[in-house]
Amino acid sequence: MKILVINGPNLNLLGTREPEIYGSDTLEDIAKRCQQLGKQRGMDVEFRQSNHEGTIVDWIQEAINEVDAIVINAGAYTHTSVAIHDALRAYSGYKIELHISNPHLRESFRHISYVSPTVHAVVAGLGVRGYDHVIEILPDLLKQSQ
Ligand code: CA2
Repeated sequence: MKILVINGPNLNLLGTREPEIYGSDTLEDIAKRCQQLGKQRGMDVEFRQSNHEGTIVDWIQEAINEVDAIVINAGAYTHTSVAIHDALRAYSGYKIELHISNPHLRESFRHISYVSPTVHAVVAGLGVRGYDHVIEILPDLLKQSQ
């Protein structure tokens, strides 16, 4: 079972700024936990981050027929990117949109998601632990979706 976790722009800054919104864990801390939790459940978790929209589109395209599920925190591209929306529509595996904060409690420009209409599930507002919970529940979700 292969899982691809994609993180968008500025998420490489986690743990360095805005801890009141995003907590104090670094992206590397989160990646290590996800990989360990995945391993315990027989899943190979690939954890990536890019600040570039086209790179994220490439990763989603490369995942077609290769990866069982994509977990995506597209960061600010969530609210702007038709290109990521289209790429996600082309990927027919299981998809989860994830946000550390709850964008609906924040500025109105964060209330629109171009990712949400393309995914099976949305997780938001659980802090960085949202990543752990998603990895833990994915084996059940994948079984149910088959
Ligand atoms: O809550 C989330 O996970 C977001 O996807 C985070 C994005 C934001 O644009 C979305 O509306 C919600 C921003 C990620 C930026 O992360 C930073 C972390 C530390 C310091 C500065 C930015």
